[in-house]
Amino acid sequence: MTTNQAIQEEAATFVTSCYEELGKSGEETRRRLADVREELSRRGTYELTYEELAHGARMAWRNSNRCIGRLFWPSLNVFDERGLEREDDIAEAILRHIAYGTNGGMIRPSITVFAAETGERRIRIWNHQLIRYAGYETGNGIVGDPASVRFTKACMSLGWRGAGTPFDVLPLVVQVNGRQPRWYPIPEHLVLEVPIHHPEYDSFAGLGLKWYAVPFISDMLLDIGGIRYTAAPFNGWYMGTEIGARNLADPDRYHMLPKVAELLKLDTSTNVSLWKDRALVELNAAVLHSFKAAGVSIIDHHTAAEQFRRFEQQEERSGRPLTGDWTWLIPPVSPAATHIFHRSYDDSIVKPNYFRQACPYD
Ligand code: HEM
Ligand code: NRG
Repeated sequence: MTTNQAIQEEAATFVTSCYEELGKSGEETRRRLADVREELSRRGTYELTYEELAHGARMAWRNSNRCIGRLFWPSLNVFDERGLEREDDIAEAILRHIAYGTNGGMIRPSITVFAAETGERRIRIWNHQLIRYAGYETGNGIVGDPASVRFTKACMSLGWRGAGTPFDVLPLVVQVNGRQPRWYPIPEHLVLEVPIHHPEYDSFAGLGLKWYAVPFISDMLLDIGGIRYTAAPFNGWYMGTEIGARNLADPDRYHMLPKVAELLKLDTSTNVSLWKDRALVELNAAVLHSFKAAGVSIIDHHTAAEQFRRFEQQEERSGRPLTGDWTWLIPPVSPAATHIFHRSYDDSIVKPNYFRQACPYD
């Protein structure tokens, strides 16, 4: 548990920098600092104003060292759902977020913030992402996404049953105050998906691949000014490599490179044919082409790196030290073709920020 003294300091640091960035007067900042100090000594916690919450969530994105998409931090849409206490109401707000963020494919970066953790209260969304495919262990190996096997088991022990296809969308699982978690199917019309096909190789569509349009990370903790939001799902759009070079390609995910290589008639008997590299390039081209054709926002890694360079320059001009995690910022294909590869980043943690938190099941 964070001590009151520690929260006092974090709150003061946050309010000071937040108000300065928002162009508030010294007088207003002093008044707010005094109010926060008073509320903290009286209640042991304090409530952020909507303005502080919204700017804090944007600062947290700006400070996310592993994120290459940070240029757009000022445009994050922030939904304040701190008033909700019941599982059903929280699930409904999550569905509203999915619809708003998806926007028929014109994806809007958004976050929904639920009530902060207190001594008595704690909201957790068990899903890693709001929309993700189930993974089942069967006699013939894993069907679906191997990364979801443990969560899929948790859903099934709560009573959920999937159809057993490689692309079953998992239910939302919401837990409040350590009670029995409740699960909610996501209505099909809210789940936008993109069938993967290739601009030149027609047989590509025969692989039957698809991916969901929007990544909504739902298991991270948002810390603003010492207040801990344990349920604060956010979304942007995909960088193509996340799907084409990892989700569909990793040997411990959908493991499609051998199948893609076969379709491309590549020589898989020797590493020297570079069949994995060639398969990766075509799979990634197919992902980008398919999202574009479906009218769903996506970015290729070259353009994302260029945008990240603009972010670096912007932070420099604003006088803020840039932080980043090189090992995550470099894209998983052709990293040395981006400027990110050729420089280094300071991986210091600055708050507000998004943090990993303990898995609530198993
Ligand atoms: C990580 C891109 C929006 C916060 C990442 C990663 C990529 C990425 C490629 C690395 C993921 C991985 O390797 O698994 C983008 C793009 C966005 C976007 C293209 C489009 C707008 C956002 C938003 C937020 C955010 C809206 C929060 C408000 C983060 C965080 C991580 C991350 C916290 C690290 C996740 C972890 O530690 O697992 N992003 N992002 N990003 N992004 Fe972004
Ligand atoms: N690699 C994961 C998603 C991680 C976050 N990526 C984003 N975030 N683009 C995957 O599902 O492939 N975002 O908020 O847009």
